[in-house]
Amino acid sequence: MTLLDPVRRAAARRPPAPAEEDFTSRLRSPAVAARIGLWLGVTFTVAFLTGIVSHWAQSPTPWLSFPSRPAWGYRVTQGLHVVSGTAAIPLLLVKLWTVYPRLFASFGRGARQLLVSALERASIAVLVASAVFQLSTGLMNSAQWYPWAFSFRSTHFAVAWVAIGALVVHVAVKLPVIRAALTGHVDDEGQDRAGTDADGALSRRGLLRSTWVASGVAVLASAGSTVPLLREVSVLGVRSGDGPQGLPVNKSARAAGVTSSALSPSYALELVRGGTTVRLTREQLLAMPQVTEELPIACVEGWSASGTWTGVRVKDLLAEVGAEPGDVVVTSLQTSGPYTTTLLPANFVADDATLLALQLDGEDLSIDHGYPARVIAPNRPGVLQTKWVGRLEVEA
Ligand SMILES: Nc1nc2c(c(=O)[nH]1)N[C@H]1C(S)=C(S)[C@@H](COP(=O)(O)O)O[C@H]1N2
Ligand SMILES: [Mo]
Repeated sequence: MTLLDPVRRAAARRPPAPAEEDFTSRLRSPAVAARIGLWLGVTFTVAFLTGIVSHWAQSPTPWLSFPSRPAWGYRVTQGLHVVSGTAAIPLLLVKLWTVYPRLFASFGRGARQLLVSALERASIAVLVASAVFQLSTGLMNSAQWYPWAFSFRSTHFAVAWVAIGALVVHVAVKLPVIRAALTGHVDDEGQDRAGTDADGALSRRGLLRSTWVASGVAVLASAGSTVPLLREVSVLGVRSGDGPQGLPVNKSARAAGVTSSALSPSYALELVRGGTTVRLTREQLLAMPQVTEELPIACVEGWSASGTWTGVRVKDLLAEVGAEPGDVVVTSLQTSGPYTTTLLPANFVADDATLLALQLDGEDLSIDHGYPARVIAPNRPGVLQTKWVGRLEVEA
């Protein structure tokens, strides 16, 4: 008996790793993988481009300001972002199922062959890891679940570049196979691995059809959180349930810890420009010219809903301290959390539809929607539509 005997015995008991040849289903064919891959490519491209838009909308970029029009723009791009990511989840799972026997392929012989196999596998590992990371963190974010310590937005943005880069490399490397697979018939065996000759209950067409259906169901079950017509069928639509005044609530006043400051009789909005401060009570705000605009709240997490808001134009408020439209720092009564201060860029301030809203649907704002006053601006991510506004400061 040597020291290694127990290890050897354990190794002998473990079933051997499968070999590529052990996977014989005719469904695991490049003819299938390429067809699903095409749609994965479409969904990832849409998610990538709309993700860039969302990142731009949330990062102050003085040299290229995010436009305040069309008012519904961010609602559409962010809705597409979440819908395309959701649609991609079943596609990615089936795609991985069709190709994973390749993991068990032999590395080949000779140093050069070994190196090529290792590089190929490393690039696939990067692609799969980044794609799984993007879809799973995105899904968890749309469920408003953040069980991690890193910043979701910067990490999701950085890994997006890794995923799209790895995808471009993958498509370039596989282009001959992809082209042959897509121009050929779906039942064509020309591209198949040797030995994939087992017929199952499902045909290739059947597998593809089931995949499209799974992807469609995933979209229908969730897209009602942003597409009003789908609200009834979206059983998984995270916030399709209506909140106060017919609008979902992202963070309640209680959760934000503002209940007493928001209801305080001594509330007054502070308008600040350099050394000048003007304080306006809610009555004084209501006595100013009131404007009504229909504008959506479009949450980065994917839900959106339209509301009819009434309040004072932010540029009219700036006029009270003698300021022209400029960048405005908005500060909430909320004292902790990431969205307590936001920057309202000058082009949004200049837009006639950018309001400090006091009412929603003809009634005073509910406290959960930001009473006594909140920012509402066109084409703006929900996270920047600051609630419980206490102070507006314009760059002097
Ligand atoms: N002060 C403050 N404002 C805030 C938030 C917040 O947490 N604190 N959440 C934002 C987010 S993420 C969204 S989507 C909208 C939601 O507005 P609603 O709750 O009125 O629908 O408010 C935004 N304004
Ligand atoms: Mo949000």
